[in-house]
Amino acid sequence: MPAVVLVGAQWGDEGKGKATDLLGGEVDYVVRYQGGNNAGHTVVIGDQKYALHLLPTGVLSPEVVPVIGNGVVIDPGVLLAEIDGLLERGISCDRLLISANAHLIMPHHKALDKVTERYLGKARIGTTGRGIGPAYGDKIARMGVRVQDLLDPGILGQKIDVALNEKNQVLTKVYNRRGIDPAKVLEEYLGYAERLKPHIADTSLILNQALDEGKVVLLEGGQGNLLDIDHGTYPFVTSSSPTSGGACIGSGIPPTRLTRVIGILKAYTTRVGSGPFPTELTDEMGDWLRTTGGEYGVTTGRNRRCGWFDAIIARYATRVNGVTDFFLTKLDVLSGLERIPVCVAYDVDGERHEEIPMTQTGFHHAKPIYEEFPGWEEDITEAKSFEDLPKNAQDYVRTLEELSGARISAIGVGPGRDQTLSLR
Ligand code: 2SA
Ligand code: GDP
Ligand code: MG
Repeated sequence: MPAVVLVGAQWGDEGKGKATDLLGGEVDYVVRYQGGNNAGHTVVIGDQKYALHLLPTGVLSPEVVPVIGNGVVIDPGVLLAEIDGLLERGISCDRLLISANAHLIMPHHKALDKVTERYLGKARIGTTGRGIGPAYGDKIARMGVRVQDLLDPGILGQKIDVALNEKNQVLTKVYNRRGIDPAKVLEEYLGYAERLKPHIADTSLILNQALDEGKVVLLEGGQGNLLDIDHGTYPFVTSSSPTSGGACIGSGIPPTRLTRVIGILKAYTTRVGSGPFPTELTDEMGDWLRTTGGEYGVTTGRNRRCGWFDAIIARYATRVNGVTDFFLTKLDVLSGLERIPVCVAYDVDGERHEEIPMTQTGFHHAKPIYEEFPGWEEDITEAKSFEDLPKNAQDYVRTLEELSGARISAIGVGPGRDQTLSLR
């Protein structure tokens, strides 16, 4: 299985961190290909819990080379703090490789992310405030600062000057905020350069050579399908491409080398931030899912919005990403429910839709049409095989598989490394 992509099939937080960690034993490289420290991936190993933001989950497996690909936006101060935090817990990041082409999040990106959200008021995206959108904006506008610029103080200084010439006007004149001193930024980033230098590499070359040698590369997506800048619920999306196509762009591995696309699918649905969410439960049932599932943002601590499983978006994820198989996570959270509703279609202004509506307005108007399935009482967190699950839980899984359009190859019954059932 040379190059495998792992993508979130919903709005993120499906349990990608745990799934990547599980595959860690079988892979040689784990690559982040988009996003930045907006992501929060949780891995539970024994009694230790790790929350990773920028570092690929592979950093937790000693045999794996973790790679930050060119498609990622890096806040160097946050990255170094994350590396130091892991070192204190006895985990070495010496093997980490960082693409020379990845872009840097600069202080003005963070300032602009926060201030523009405030100005949007009710129409705000609900970003993580980490500077992600403004950093990608500058990348596309060709005025970004890249990791390789850290290697040349002259170029770095020039790029910071050019960027702040414009951004300081915006910050002070449009938003009435204080300007940022370019000399201070240069000094700060040259400090980061010293520490990051040994990790900077031509990661596309290294990854392709590794594939030539028969090594296995796992491309770890952040966020999820419906947060994709093109395929998600725009403008309530992140500014990168979490979908499997983005894995090629963000790593420099060509599409012809991808052999498997694993979709991570939660047994219900959650979303953080604003935007449409047809199966959202705003009542006590939603609160119950949040409490039982521990649905709080790993980066910002925000409450996640919770709702029932939506088969339309699962099928959409299969289509857009070419999902070969799904990891179904958090099935254990649904134990104890008498009946479990699943959204099988939308009613959009009186019309039945079995696919995502073409327009954003249509998606905002979508009302879920549910079918109900019988639940189960039993605690399933100790189950070791599919056959150990109560009959109704087995039927629920088979129903989701049929509705989602791809095979379910693994099921999560708890956050621990060993709480996963493989389906052959
Ligand atoms: P941004 O900051 O520009 O990427 O925000 C744009 C939208 O993308 C959403 N987004 C996320 N959604 C789910 N999980 C994410 N990571 C953290 C987690 C979130 C947290 O693992 O829990 O802690 O709040 C993530 N990152 C970005 C975001 O909510 C906006 O809707
Ligand atoms: P990611 O962003 O997709 O990596 O997911 P997050 O780490 O943001 O959120 C997923 C949460 O669910 C984490 O707290 C995981 O420890 C937890 N988790 C993952 N799989 C399971 C599972 O099968 N059951 C339960 N109960 N929790 C799980
Ligand atoms: Mg997360």
